[in-house]
This record gives sequence, C-alpha cells and structure tokens, in this order.
Amino acid sequence: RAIGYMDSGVGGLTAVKQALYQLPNEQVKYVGDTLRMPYGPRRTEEVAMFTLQIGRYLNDLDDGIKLLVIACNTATAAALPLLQEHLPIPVVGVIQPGVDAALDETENNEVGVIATQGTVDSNAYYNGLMAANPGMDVLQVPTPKLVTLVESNEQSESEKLAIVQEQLHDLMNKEIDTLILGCTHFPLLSSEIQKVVGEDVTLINAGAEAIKIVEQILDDNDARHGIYPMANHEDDQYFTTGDTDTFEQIATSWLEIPV
Ligand code: DGN
Repeated sequence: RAIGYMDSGVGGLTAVKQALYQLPNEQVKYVGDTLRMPYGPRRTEEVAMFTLQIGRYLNDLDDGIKLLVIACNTATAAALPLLQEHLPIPVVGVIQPGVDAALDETENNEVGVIATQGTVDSNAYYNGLMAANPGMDVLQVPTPKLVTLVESNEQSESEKLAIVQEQLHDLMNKEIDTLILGCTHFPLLSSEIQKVVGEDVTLINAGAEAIKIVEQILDDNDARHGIYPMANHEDDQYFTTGDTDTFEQIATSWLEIPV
C-alpha cells in the first residue's frame, strides 16, 4: 500500500519531495484541498473536520494507505490526536519533527517560527520548544500571505521577494540562528526566505523532517517496501479539490517528475 499525504494545497509536496528521495520505493497518494485553502484563518474545529474527512478518503480509497502524513502544520495542530484516534493506521504530523530539528540545530537558543495564523495561535511550536528547553527565546510570526503566494504561482521573482520581505519584517534585526518554516508551503520559497533572513540562519523544513519519523515507523512495523520491484511513480496518485492545471504545474516543477 501507498503512503498518504494531505495538505490544504501544494504545501505537502515538500514532504513528498523528501519521501521520493529518502523512501523511493514507497508509492504516494496525495490530497491537496486547494478549494478550501487557506486553512490558516479557519476555525480549529473546521480544519479538524476537513483533515479527518481527507484522512478517511485516502484510507478508504482502493486498497487504502499504510500510513498518513498530515503534511500541513495547521491541520497537524488542529487534528493530529483526532486522526490518530479515528484512523486504523499510523498518522504522522509535521510539528514535532520541526521542533526536534530546530532543537538540534540552534546554538544560541533563539528560534523563529513562521507559520499560518492558525498554527501560531495554537502555540504548538512554542510549547514544543519550551517543553524541551524553557530558556529558549521563541519568536513566532504569522506570514499567511506566503501561502497564497505559493499557490498563485504567478508572481515574478522580484514580486515574490518583496512579499517575503514584507511578511518577514518582524524577524529582521533579531538574533535568531534558526528559522522553522512552520508551514509546508514555505520551502517552495526557501531561496527567497534565505535571501531575506541571511545565510547565517538555518531554515528548518518541517515537512521533510517528518519523513524521518515515517521511515522509523515503517521500519518498526516491517512495513517498508523492498528495493525490488522498484516503485513506479507514474502509478502515484495526486488529487486536488481545486484547479488541476495549476496543481499539476506546481507539482511537476517542484517534484521534478510528471504528476
Ligand atoms: N500548508 C499548510 C500548513 O503547513 O500550515 C497550510 C497553509 C494554509 O492553508 N494556510
């Protein structure tokens, strides 16, 4: 069976990209809920309901999935325990892997988090970091415009940079040495984000970090596909509730395989 991924749009493809590299023999089934995007400003209960609905959809599709990655921070914050309770398969979120990676990376214990309003309001990153190290300085900044920027796929490079600069304004002239990209859409803008915050700041890609946990769970459950037969990624399935052409364009260019 395949590994399932869900996001409010194309953001979860940042986790898929890492999985194609790290777990190349695992088939992919993906749902991007672009029609109901953005999740960030929605009520927690609503995001939780959408997430459960998509998790059930993937679990009930054909022969189902063997594991679900909630490849969306907003949905992870709203619904991880709910899905773990209601689905018969392991469910992995992206927040704890992002927290763990940031804890490993920071040297000065000053960490920034950029995310949707929903994720910032949940304080999931803040609480996770503080639980491990109460002396930490955590600066959370909501940067919702970056989600629509990624999904629109239209802006020129200079327009992108201007929007990133504006959204990251509150992080400027701070001492952070590590910045958690606490929304799975943001690694698609990592070169612009890196330009704005400077080369000295390490960016954490929470979606990609989650694949370490996926690998561990597959190994623990002896559920990993062997090398032969090789997975044929043309059999992977990608679904979107929104415009298929835009999804296909972004996915093909980001994953560098036909989608
Ligand atoms: N990609 C999502 C996340 O990681 O939070 C959400 C983007 C959105 O729907 N606003």
